[in-house]
Amino acid sequence: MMLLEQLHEKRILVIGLGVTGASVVRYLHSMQVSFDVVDEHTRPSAQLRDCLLGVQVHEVLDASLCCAYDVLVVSPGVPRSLPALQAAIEQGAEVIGDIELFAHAIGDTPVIAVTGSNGKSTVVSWIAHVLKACGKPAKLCGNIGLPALDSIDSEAELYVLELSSYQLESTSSLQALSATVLNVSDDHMDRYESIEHYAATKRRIYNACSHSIVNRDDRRTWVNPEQDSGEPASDSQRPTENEIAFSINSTKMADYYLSDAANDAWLCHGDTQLVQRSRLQNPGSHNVANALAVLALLEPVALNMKAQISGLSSFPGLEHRTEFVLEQQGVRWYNDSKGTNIDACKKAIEAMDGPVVLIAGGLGKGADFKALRDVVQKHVKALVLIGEDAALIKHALSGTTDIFMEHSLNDAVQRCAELSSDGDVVLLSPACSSFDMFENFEKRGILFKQAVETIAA
Ligand code: UMA
Ligand code: ADP
Repeated sequence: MMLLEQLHEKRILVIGLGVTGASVVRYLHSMQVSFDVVDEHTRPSAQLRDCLLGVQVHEVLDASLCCAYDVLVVSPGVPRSLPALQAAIEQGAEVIGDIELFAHAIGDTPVIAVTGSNGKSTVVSWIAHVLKACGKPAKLCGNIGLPALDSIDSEAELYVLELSSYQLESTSSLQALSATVLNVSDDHMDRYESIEHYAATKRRIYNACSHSIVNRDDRRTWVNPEQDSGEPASDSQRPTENEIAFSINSTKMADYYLSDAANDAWLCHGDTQLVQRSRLQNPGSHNVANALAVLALLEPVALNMKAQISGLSSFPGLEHRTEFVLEQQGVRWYNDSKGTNIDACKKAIEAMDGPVVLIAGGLGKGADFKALRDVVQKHVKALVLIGEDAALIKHALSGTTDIFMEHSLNDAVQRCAELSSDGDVVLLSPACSSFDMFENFEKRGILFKQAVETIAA
């Protein structure tokens, strides 16, 4: 029996009424499936009124509530480990998420699925851009902020789905045409027991997919990371049959790779040179990795290669990801407000071609900032810290460069203007989330750009 038919016979509780919960409510209502909802903080929006007629709306998420249902449809931000959920699971309740419903709802329409610690939104947007250039109707959705269930479209020939580890926890039936874990680095360690647990959750994306796209340079992205012994990965390890590997380090053992020539490197597939690195508009080797992943993920779609390459090289990048703001008196300013963890910050610093004056800080999510010591020592001429964990970061990085503490983003920008000179780069890449001082990373990035423009004027 299909999941949807089964749901008609079950008692269902939708947990969370954020954007995901709202999409689940709309979907279940449209399918005439009965359900109740609970959210501890958010009241249902007026737009949901019609879908919630006759529905019980609870405000306390506890075991007695959850145990009264057969199926719990959880939002990504609701961890399975909550005692209320655990109690219900012990009594036989099933926990699913919006992506599980989506996987059943879309039937045979192919899905390109992307997860990873960093680069997800860039890669799915890049793919959507290439598909558009190739004239292929596709829908971009998922963790990027467009709930998958709201994006179901009978005209779509393909879905490009960004998935977080949170969503993958509650997904079992997705059968992607191509799927990738782009990379794995420390993030969300407040939700997982260890980085291995976090990586294994991400690798659920490969379950039942037709093509696994693995990052040759990052063992935790491999379908079976434990299959070969010894670190680091040696060139004798070939991907298995339905794996397609990409790499920016190995020219031999990956299907998609960057050729050696330092000044004139090409993105290659087998013996074919596809596109020159210099034609990509996004800075940094991490964006070369992203571009290789885009090519690998699209291989099973079999697009016209010329149109694909033209799409690949015309992608302008996303706002708030190593985004160029302006140049003033020889100083180039970059907004990387989405750099909310250590690896993203590291990659952004390495992508800059000049001494860096870095603005960082915010909520550190328990990360160990010592991991930034080497890159800061090498490339950062001054560090300006803001936000709740500024003192913690200062402590972790003391002795690596000159460190300044500021109370506001405006003051930090002002300070950077004083500290920088011709040839320098000023980079906002906080390595932290924004919620201590801003509504979200978008707001932080926009305020940064406004402050930079004010100073430049
Ligand atoms: N809630 C409870 N009790 C809890 C926890 C949450 O009642 O214990 C309620 C909250 O009051 C709130 C709702 O649940 O009303 C929030 O649900 P949510 O946190 O799952 O947020 P959504 O609005 O549904 O957004 C989610 C993703 N959020 C998270 O994963 C935290 C969005 O990703 C995603 O864009 C959206 O679904 C659509 O798919 C955001 C994110 O930060 C951007 N993702 C993380 C990341 O990218 O690193 C994983
Ligand atoms: P995500 O959706 O996974 O958060 P984004 O594309 O929004 O990824 O980028 C988030 C941050 O990570 C940005 O600071 C960006 O510059 C950086 N980034 C993008 N791609 C990569 C990559 N492949 N490896 C490391 N950092 C990356």
